[in-house]
Amino acid sequence: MSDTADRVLWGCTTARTIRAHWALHELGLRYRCEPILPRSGETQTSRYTAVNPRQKIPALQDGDFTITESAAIINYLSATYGRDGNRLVPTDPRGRARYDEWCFFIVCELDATSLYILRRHVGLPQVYGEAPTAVEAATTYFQKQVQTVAAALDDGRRWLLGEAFSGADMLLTTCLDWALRYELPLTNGLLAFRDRATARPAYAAAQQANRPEYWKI
Ligand SMILES: N[C@@H](CCC(=O)N[C@@H](CS)C(=O)NCC(=O)O)C(=O)O
Repeated sequence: MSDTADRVLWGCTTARTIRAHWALHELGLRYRCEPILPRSGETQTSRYTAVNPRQKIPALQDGDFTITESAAIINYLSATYGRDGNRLVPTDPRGRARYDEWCFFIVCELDATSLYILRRHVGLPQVYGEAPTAVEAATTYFQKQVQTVAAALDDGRRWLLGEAFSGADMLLTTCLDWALRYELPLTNGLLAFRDRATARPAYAAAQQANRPEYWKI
């Protein structure tokens, strides 16, 4: 598919939306963006609800196929358009299993049950309420869980799966970015990992594309 009108990514500005922009850039895919924002009412319109009934961003429309959930979008794009040399998901069963293990860990333990708790109760208390006990527990929990990632990287591997960059590295990087925004301490090993990931040209391109102004002529 080469016509950008056939590939549309919905959503900008968040740690979840940048994952989809980044995957599109890693794979060198052309697309256009509907730069809708969270908590702006734009996820609640009937137009967008028809795309994603969960009213969450990101969502990708690739021709007649629609897929939501940032990690699932990465996997779909890699399976559909990845080639030797730029695939974001391993294809051998054990490589894929190890990849899934990292992704589920990052999405569940670092994102949903740690950073997203901070997002809700530190970043958006007017929407989700104050919850100091939950915030303290989530902060401690994040530090404990991310320590296991730091320990894995201590063996000198370049990326989570070894030499091959993958979608798991993208998920981890966006969580580390998010953690820094909340001023959570990260080890030198985690910061060095983040430096490697954010030095990738596709990450820089995705940072630009994750801004709504980029899409507004
Ligand atoms: N697990 C989902 C989470 C998506 C999500 O919660 N997106 C937020 C923004 S980061 C959203 O769209 N919230 C709806 C709104 O605020 O209008 C993913 O990774 O894609």
